[in-house]
Order: sequence, then C-alpha cells, then structure tokens
Amino acid sequence: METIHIVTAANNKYAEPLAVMLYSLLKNKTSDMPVKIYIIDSRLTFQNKRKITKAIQPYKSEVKFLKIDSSRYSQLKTSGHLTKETYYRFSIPDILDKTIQKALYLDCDMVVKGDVTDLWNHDLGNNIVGAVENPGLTHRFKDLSIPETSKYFNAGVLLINLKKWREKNMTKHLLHYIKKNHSKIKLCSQDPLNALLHNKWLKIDPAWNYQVFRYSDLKIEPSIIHFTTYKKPWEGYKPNFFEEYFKYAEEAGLN
Ligand SMILES: [Mn+2]
Repeated sequence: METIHIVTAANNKYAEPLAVMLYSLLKNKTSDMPVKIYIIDSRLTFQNKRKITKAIQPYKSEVKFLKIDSSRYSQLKTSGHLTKETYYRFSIPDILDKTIQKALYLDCDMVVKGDVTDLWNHDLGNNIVGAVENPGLTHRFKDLSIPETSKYFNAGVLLINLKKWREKNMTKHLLHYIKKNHSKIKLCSQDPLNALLHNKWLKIDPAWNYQVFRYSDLKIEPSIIHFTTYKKPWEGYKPNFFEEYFKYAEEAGLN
C-alpha cells in the first residue's frame, strides 16, 4: 500500500506545537494508509525528541529525525517569528529517498482535524506543489513579478511533487532568487516560492489550510487550522480555534 510521507521542521521552541500537530494528524486519520513522519531536526534536545515520539507513540507511525545542511540557509534573511527553519522545506526533495515521489510538508503551528489521506490523494499532475491560497497579498505581486491574474499561496501546507521539483532543480533556483532579490522579499520562504511557482501550483480547498487571521469571515469547517502570525495560542494569544490547540495538547499528555 502507498505510504503518506509527512515532513515537518522544528527547533526546541516548537517541539510542543509540533507534537500537538502530529498527534492531531494521526488521531484524525481514518484511512488504513500508513504514515511515515520525517522531522527536520534543528538541534532538538533529546528530551524534546522524546516528548514528540511519546505523544504519538500510540499510533505506531515510523518517525525519522533528519539533519540537513543548514549552512546553505545561514546567510538568508529572517524576520521575527520567521526563523531560518522556514527555509528547511526547500531541502525536502534532497533529504528524502529519491524513490519517494511525493511528500506533504506541514508547519508545526497547526491542528489537523480532517483525514490527511484526503489531502494526500490530490493529483498534482504537472504542478510542482499543491497549496491553499493566501488572500490579501496582491499588493506584493509587483515586487515579486507575479502576474495580476495569478494567486498567491500559503506555504504552511505544501503537497510537493518531488519528482518535478528535482527535475526542475527548484532548490537551486529558489536560493538564487533569494540572493538576487533580497530587498523585495518580506515573507522569507513563501515569497520566493510564489515568485517561482505562481503558475505551477494546484489550488487546494481553503479548509486544508484555514489561516486563522485570513479566513475568519468564511463559514468553512477547517480540516487544518493554521495559527499564522506571531499570535500563537501557546504564547497566550487567543486566535479563532485556539481552544483546539489546548484540547489536543491535553489529550496527547503534553500539559
Ligand atoms: Mn505557520
């Protein structure tokens, strides 16, 4: 049977949110499709790795901690809550075995309420990624040379066509773009992804990346709640659906 390959990245500050995200994902998956989890490890302590594996242990998914060569990202721009780990998603096609053709990247600041199998099963066709629109950023299109008719996506949920990404050498192009356009980039990894992939992404239903500060007026039931911006529930803020974070944290034994 096909395996769902989930990739995420965290430093110690995000160990607990990551554990909550993975716990909710596994708990709410109803299909029989196995899940394999890859955690890009940005100097996580032994205790934090243990915390993560213990929280999801009941679901018996395989978990792998992966190191990456972070030096290629060390000179790149960071900004507030957007730390250098934001770039680590660019390494996914390099660090996963070359026989793996598809991966689902998820941020740590999320709660997964739907069956992730339904997200996984989207056919990417010739698109390089599948993602959800991030509305309200059209004023940035000019800087990023994105045509007015295009849409901008949020990079917190990325269904990645690894085969196409590798064929097109996307990582190399992204790093090149960032170095050339340093002053135009505001959202560190998301801007370059949109600049280069604006016509190569599959638009996925907003329920799969419900950005709490963008979609609050839409009457949709989120399949993935994404706690965007610096206003994180675990830092005392109360965005929409913040209770969901604490509900799953408690269930996972993380409080
Ligand atoms: Mn995020």
